[in-house]
Order: sequence, then structure tokens, then C-alpha cells
Amino acid sequence: MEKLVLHEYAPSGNCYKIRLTAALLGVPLERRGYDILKGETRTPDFLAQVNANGRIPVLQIGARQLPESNAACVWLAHGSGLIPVDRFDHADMLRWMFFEQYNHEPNVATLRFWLAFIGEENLTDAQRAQIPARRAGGEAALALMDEHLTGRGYFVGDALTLADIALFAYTHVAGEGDFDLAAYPAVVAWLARVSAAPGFVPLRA
Ligand SMILES: N[C@@H](CCC(=O)N[C@@H](CS)C(=O)NCC(=O)O)C(=O)O
Repeated sequence: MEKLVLHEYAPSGNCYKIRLTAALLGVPLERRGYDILKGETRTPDFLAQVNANGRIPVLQIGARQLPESNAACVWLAHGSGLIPVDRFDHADMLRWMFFEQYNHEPNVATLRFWLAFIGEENLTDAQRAQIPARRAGGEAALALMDEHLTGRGYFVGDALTLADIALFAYTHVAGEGDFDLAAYPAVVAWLARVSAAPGFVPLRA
């Protein structure tokens, strides 16, 4: 297989998704770190050579760069049991991965980043004004997940897929954004199930 390099900021859930997928599949990754708090993904070199969108994660596959966390997980898991073969289940897995990027990550991950990494006192007025809407959006995403997971083991079918990995990444650290997961018991039970998967690695190893 071509050499794989993960360009990352280790505490990021989007980067962790890729490490978790690789670990569950037993695929080795070389890791290259950037401090996003110091703008290291916005340098001319990074923009020209790694990702013109100025963000990590990026999975480098040989000489090619693949940005977007969920795309990188799909590349890694191609042909594995983490991607359903059944046509509906395959599309349903993608449905939850798009939900993660549109309804979950912009709310749950953004509040975690603002509160636990930047600090509420350092936010701009515009960011502070967005907190209530982001919190409401995050709670709505968690409530929908809880309803879906009630009476089910995993998001799609009856096995772990990339939908679970994508949603696990920021849900299990939602407390760092002041979300109280005790209100979502089916989510809490599912987090424990994902954490018990053979080959699982924690975000902070
Ligand atoms: N949709 C992208 C989001 C990537 C993203 O927002 N990356 C953040 C960290 S998680 C980043 O690089 N921020 C630094 C910056 O924007 O300068 C993905 O899923 O990979």
C-alpha cells in the first residue's frame, strides 16, 4: 500500500476519526502535527502543498492529498466491514455522516473548541452571540441521535460502521463544550459500545 501520512492537530475530533478508523482496520499511519491555534494550516506552504482550504485533517496517500475527515475515512475503509455493502445501508451510513457534518459538528465541536480551547473570555462578540443557537443545534442533534439509538446497537444495520465513528468523535467529548450527555442515555450506552470495539484507540492516547 502507498505510504499514508495524516496531517493533523491531535486534539481535533475530525483528525481522531481518521486515526480511529485506521486503528480499527489495523492500518499504520504516519502523523504530522500542526498547531491550528498558531495558524500553522494557513501558511503559504500548507495552502500550496497540503490543503488549499487551510484546514486539517488531510490524509496524504502517496503523493496525493485527501482533505475532509469523512472522505479520508471512506478511503481507508473501502472494501471493509465498516462500510455496508447493502445499497440502502450504504446510503444510510452516508446520511449520518452528512448529518454529522451539517447538524452535529458545527454545533458540538465548535462549542468544544470555543469553550475548552480558546476560552469563553477570549471569544469575539460575534462568537459569543452565537453560543445559544449553537447550543440549541447541538442539543437537537444529540436528541435525534438518542431517539434513533433507542432500541438499536449502532446507527446503521446491526454493526459498527463509519457513521458510528464519525459521530463518536465529537459526541464522546461533548462535555468539553458543556453538553450534559446524562440527558441522552441511549447515546451514553452507544458510546460505551463503540469504545469496546476491538482495536479501539482513545482520542488522547
Ligand atoms: N469538514 C472538515 C472540517 C475541517 C476543520 O474544520 N478543521 C479545523 C480543525 S477540526 C481546522 O483545521 N481549523 C484550523 C483553521 O481553520 O485554520 C473535515 O471534516 O475535515
